Amino acid sequence: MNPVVQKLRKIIAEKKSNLCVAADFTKSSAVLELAEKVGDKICILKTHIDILDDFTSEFPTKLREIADRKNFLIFEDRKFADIGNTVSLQFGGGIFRIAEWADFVNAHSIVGDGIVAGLRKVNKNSGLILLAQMTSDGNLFDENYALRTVELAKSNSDFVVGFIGSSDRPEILAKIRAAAGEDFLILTPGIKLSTESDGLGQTYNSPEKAIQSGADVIIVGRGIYENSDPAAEAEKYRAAGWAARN
Ligand code: S5P
Repeated sequence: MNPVVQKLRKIIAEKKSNLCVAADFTKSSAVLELAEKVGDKICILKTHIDILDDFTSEFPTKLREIADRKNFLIFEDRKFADIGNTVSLQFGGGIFRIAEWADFVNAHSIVGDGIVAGLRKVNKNSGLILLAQMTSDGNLFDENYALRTVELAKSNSDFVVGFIGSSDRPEILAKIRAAAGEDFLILTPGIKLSTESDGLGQTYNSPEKAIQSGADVIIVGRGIYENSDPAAEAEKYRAAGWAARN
């Protein structure tokens, strides 16, 4: 098993938290402030590094310092989707140098084995998460795609550590869990305590539904960071996600 999964499971147990916060801000300071506020409540902080309009190489160093102090891991939601050679350049280089600081990254499985090989070549210490489903309305993911993604993961289990799944199709999520077994992680976005839509096709479900359908980790963005008290709101999601186990 990839050591990063053992690290995550330890954090989840210690902090009684299966909550990942998506810090979808365009200013570095806003991400760092949110990390300070919710850091004690979360097991993972998820970044979209390429939406920052003031990125400098100091940002990942500062985020890592908070992550180490507050005991959470960092997941860069890059959703790689190209041939092996190109993704290896995207992962290792550019201005973001994701491979130097991300504990987890994700990729689309549609590309096949080559994407896994290209990313592994750069840094096999990060854990790779494959998108088996998505939460956007009308997406083209189906059961066959999800289960073939699980096969791809199983044949690369030194590096692939889990899946993105959606509790909007809980019957497929449950099949992903059954096919993958308990060693792989399933992370589920599209989570909100009030499940209204965002007008842009995001589908929302409750923490309970996600965990009961087989997810290990819930990913919450706007439900937490748009609240006037993100720390208190994160605690509500942490408690709901934790209580929903078994
Ligand atoms: O299928 C997906 C996969 C991902 S990683 N649907 C998603 O929403 N995400 C990400 O989860 C998305 O990019 C965003 O960062 C987060 C959900 O944010 P929210 O504000 O809707 O909770």
